[in-house]
Formats: sequence, structure tokens, C-alpha cells
Amino acid sequence: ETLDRLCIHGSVENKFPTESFRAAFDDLDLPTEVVGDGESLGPTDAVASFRPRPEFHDAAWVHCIRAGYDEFDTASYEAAGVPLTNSTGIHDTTVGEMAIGYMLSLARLLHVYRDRQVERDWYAPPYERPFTVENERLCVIGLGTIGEGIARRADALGMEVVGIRRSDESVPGVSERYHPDDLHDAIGDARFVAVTVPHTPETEGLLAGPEFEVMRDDAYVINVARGPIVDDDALVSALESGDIAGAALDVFAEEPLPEDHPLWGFEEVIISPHRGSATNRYHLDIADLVKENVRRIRDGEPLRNRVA
Ligand code: NDP
Ligand code: 7N6
Repeated sequence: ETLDRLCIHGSVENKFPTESFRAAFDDLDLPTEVVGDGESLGPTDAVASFRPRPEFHDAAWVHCIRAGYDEFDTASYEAAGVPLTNSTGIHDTTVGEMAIGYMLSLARLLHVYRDRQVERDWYAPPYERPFTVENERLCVIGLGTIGEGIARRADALGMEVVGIRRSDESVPGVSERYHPDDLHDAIGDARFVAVTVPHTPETEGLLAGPEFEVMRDDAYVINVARGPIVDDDALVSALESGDIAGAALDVFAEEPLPEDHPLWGFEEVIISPHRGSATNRYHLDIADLVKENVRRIRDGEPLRNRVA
């Protein structure tokens, strides 16, 4: 197949400078162009975008610059016969380190000391509060790229790592695997529960009231996947009632998290602004995925990360 143009939709600016991303294709022998909404696209145009757009259904191929493509309607791409690819397979280190950072902070109280530093307060926490992550149990829900990235690193820190996935493949660093039907068994003894599944009809509201009741009251929830997988209202109630001890959240049902949202107000909740994957070379990692698929299209090979 032939491609005459690679279009970069302006919505990529949500995650990195559009121009840096465009420049990452300077070594590709394919003209690149930054396009806005309503650009007319044809059967020799490829598109890379953060957001879906109706006009993408006229393109040769669409690449979603996110691993989570839940905002893209896969059925509509299938109906239009336009292949859609996503950006999974590259977030093991970035999001893996982020999750380890959350756990170390929650155990060693870095977030609390930093809050107190703002007040120049030489703060002494309750003696019972600090702990080490070593020997603590972590349950990773979703053993894909990110789940494995977290599991390997947690294992290296001496944590006991268990996980949940539908398929039966083993994962380095994970000592025990559970089926999604056994969610409550898997999370019941965990000090940390990390959510790393895609947002799908099956995973929406996966962690809600009953799960917070099953969890230890000294447990922490980590969500680096998508907001709606954890029921916000139930999480706030569980934090208020002491059903769980705290949380670290990179993703929210509504982003940016509204200023008046109760989750902002908890000392034991760490909030990051959906930057789990952010690094100063993130645009290059995504560009590599796009270039690989340009090569495959030209060589007539199946696309990497094809999701529709
Ligand atoms: P992967 O596709 O590599 O991994 C997802 C894993 O989840 C799969 O291995 C799958 O394993 C498992 N899974 C799917 N459904 C279920 C289920 N119902 N119960 C249990 N396990 C399930 O994706 P990534 O690891 O790259 O990314 C995961 C998600 O994280 C993305 O979809 C995205 O929403 C989010 N994300 C967030 C980022 C951030 O900035 N915070 C950055 C990147 C991604 P199996 O098939 O065996 O069940
Ligand atoms: C950065 C988005 C994903 O799904 O939401 C994340 O990849 C990060 C482009």
C-alpha cells in the first residue's frame, strides 16, 4: 500500500509539543503535516492523534497516541475498514516507576513530609504509621505492559506480588495469578492494589464499595489506568470511613479533576495530573511506534498494536 502523507492531529498537544512530535519524523521519507479538526483525509493519508475525529474514517490508517483507546469507537473503524492502532507496549518503565514512587511515598511518608515542609513544620508522624514496602503484598489488576512493569520493580524491592488477568500466561515477578472472578480473594490480603487494566464495560467500576470492604483497612489503592475503573464516590466514602488507608491516583472520571472534588482534600491521597507516562522523550517513543507501522504498511506486514 502507498502512503502519501502522515497527518499529526493538533490534539497530540495534550501530551507533548506538536512540533517536537512532527520533527521526530524528519528522518522518515513521508511528508508530515500538522492538521486541525475538519481536515479532509483520503485513502493515502495516515493520522496520529490523541482524540478521535469523524474525518479519520476516511484515512488509510489511524494511530492513537495513547495505550488506552477507550475514547475511540473501534466498531466504527471496523465498519469503515480503517485500521486503528494504539500505543500499548511502551509504558512499563514510565508508569512502572510512577507506581513504585507512589508506594514508596505512601510507605515512607514523603507526601506527608512535603506537605509539612510547606509549613516549615518538623513533623513527627504517629509511631505506628511508617512502614517499608519490603515484604508487603501488592496485587496488580491487569498483567499487561504496565502491570508487568510494576510487578518486576516491586519484586526487586522485595515485595510479594500477586496479580489478576484473564489469560493464564505467567508474568515475571508475579508469584501468584488470579482469574478476574476471584478478585476478592486476590485483593483481600494486599497492602497495595494497583489498577492497570484497560477501561472496558467489564472493568468499569471494578473497585467499588464491596471491594473496599474486602480490602484491608491499612490498604492503599493505586490507579494509573482510567478513572471510571474505580468508583469515585465509593472511594471517597471508603477513605472517609477508614475502610482503606489511602490512594495514589493518576487518572479520574473527569479530567482535569474538578477543583471542588473531595479527593483533593485527603492527606493520604496522592494526586498526579495524568502524567504517569510523561517523560521528556515520550514523543520519540510514540514516533517509533508510528514509524514501525509505516514500515509494515509499506512491506505489507500486519500492523503492530492493531485494535480495530
Ligand atoms: P496492555 O494491553 O499491555 O495490558 C492490559 C492487560 O489487562 C492485559 O494484559 C490483559 O491481560 C489485562 N486485562 C484486560 N481485561 C482484564 C480484566 N477484565 N481483568 C483482568 N485483567 C484484564 O495495556 P497497558 O499495560 O499498556 O495499559 C493498560 C491501561 O493503562 C491502558 O488501557 C490505559 O487505559 C492505561 N494507561 C495509562 C497511562 C497513564 O498515563 N496513566 C499510560 C498508559 C496506559 P489478559 O488479556 O490476560 O486479561
Ligand atoms: C499519553 C496518554 C495512555 O493511555 O492515557 C495514557 O497512553 C497516556 C499520550
